[in-house]
This record gives sequence, C-alpha cells and structure tokens, in this order.
Amino acid sequence: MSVVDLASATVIDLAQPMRTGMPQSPNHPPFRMNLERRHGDRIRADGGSAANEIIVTGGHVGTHVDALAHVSQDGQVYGGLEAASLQSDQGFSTLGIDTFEPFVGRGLLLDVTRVHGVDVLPAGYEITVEDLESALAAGGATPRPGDVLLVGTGWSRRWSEREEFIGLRDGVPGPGRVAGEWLAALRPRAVGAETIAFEYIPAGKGHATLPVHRTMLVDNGINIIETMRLVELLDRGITEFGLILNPLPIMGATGSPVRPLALLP
Ligand code: UVW
Repeated sequence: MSVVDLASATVIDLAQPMRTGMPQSPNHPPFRMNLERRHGDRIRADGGSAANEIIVTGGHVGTHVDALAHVSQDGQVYGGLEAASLQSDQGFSTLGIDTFEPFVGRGLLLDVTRVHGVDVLPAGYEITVEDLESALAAGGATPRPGDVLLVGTGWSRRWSEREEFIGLRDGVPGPGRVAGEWLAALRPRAVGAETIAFEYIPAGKGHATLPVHRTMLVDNGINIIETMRLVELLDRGITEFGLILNPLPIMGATGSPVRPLALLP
C-alpha cells in the first residue's frame, strides 16, 4: 500500500474495549481502572482542571499478545533457554514482549464459523485440521511464512457473557493440539483468535493444560494473540487484510494489551 492508499484505507479495530470487570482468564491478575482525580478536585488559578486514572493490571488482559517468555516446558523456554536464568522481579532478560518487533504485514482469517454455517461455534468445540483446511480454501488466499493467522470462532459475539466467555463450566472452542501443530507448520509470525485462550478447552476442564501454547510459544517461537474482536471481519466475509500489531514495549513482560488494526484498501 502506498502512503496515499493508507490515507484512504478502511481501518477495522480488532481490540475489545477494556474496562474493569471484563472477561478475564483465571490465570491472570485482572484489569482495574479507577478515576483517581476528577474535574474540580483541583482547580487551577485560571479555572483549568484535569482528570486522570490509576490502572492496575496483569499483562494478559483484554486483547493481548503473549510473549515467548510466557510459557516454559520442563524448565525451558523457546530456543532451549533455561527459564529460571532469565527471570527476575524485573521480568525477563530476553523473550519478553519488548522483543516483539512491531508487525505490519498480512493477516489471514480462517473462518471456521463459515465452514460450519453458524455464527458462533459451540462451547468446548475442538477445531480440527480439516476445519482449518476448509476455512483456508474458502478464504482463497495461500498463507505465506510471516503472515499472522487468525482463527474465527464467532466468540467475540459473546464478549458480554462474562462467565460463558471464560468457559470454566462449558469450555471454549479452539484448535486442538494437532490443529495447533498444523498451524505452526505454516510458519506464521503470530496466531490469534477471539477466545480467552488460544486452545480447545473441553467442558469442566478450566484452563488446566494449554498444549497449543507450548506448540506456539515454546517449540516454534510463534506469538499468540487472544480475546480479539473479529466480529466485523466475520460479518463482512473479509479473510485477507493488512494488519498492524504493536504491543506495548513493557520491558521483560510476558504479555501486553494490544489494539490490532486491520487495513483494507
Ligand atoms: C490464558 O490464560 C490461557 O491466557 P494467556 O495465554 O494469556 O496466559
């Protein structure tokens, strides 16, 4: 896209709105915001006043990117590095979210809802390799290494149903271990979805095991984006787009909120 094209591009916001009480993985400290100073608390001599807030939050809240340092397996993070030697109270000396190079490139949406002819996949549904192959074929684009691959489940439509969205009782749809390996073999820069975890979570299993996190973060160095708002892409049948993905450069953190933007000519 040239600069002129960019100025006239349609921009689609792929982030969920962030507010206290939004759906939250039980694995993480929640997001809390409070308006600490209100207009009128302090009024300057010229009549001016300012309001501001205090925000206390985990790194994995709202729409966010998992850094490679987020998950280890048998004590090792991506590249066979010993996790314990990299971490301190200041975070990680490498593989933190600060090492994520801002992404400007191509995004592909593998819309599994379209494959099944539904708006929303059922809770606890395991997305298979066949589902992903069919979604890719329906979208029509061939993935290239370095693309960001998003999996559409329709679950951003359920954002306001807090307990159901978290899925502790009924589960969450997502790729199973084999489908995760199939995605990783396409060598994407990152993978993402609408759900609380980029995983298939069966009913009643909570967030006990996260095998796709291991495949992506530990075995292949592929970042994960969770809790995306894909409803507009799904409704409009958009499966290929420019994508800007730029998490906050919080030094050594294992994740960061992000506001991904899809760009269409
Ligand atoms: C989960 O708890 C699964 O979310 P994250 O991947 O951010 O840890």
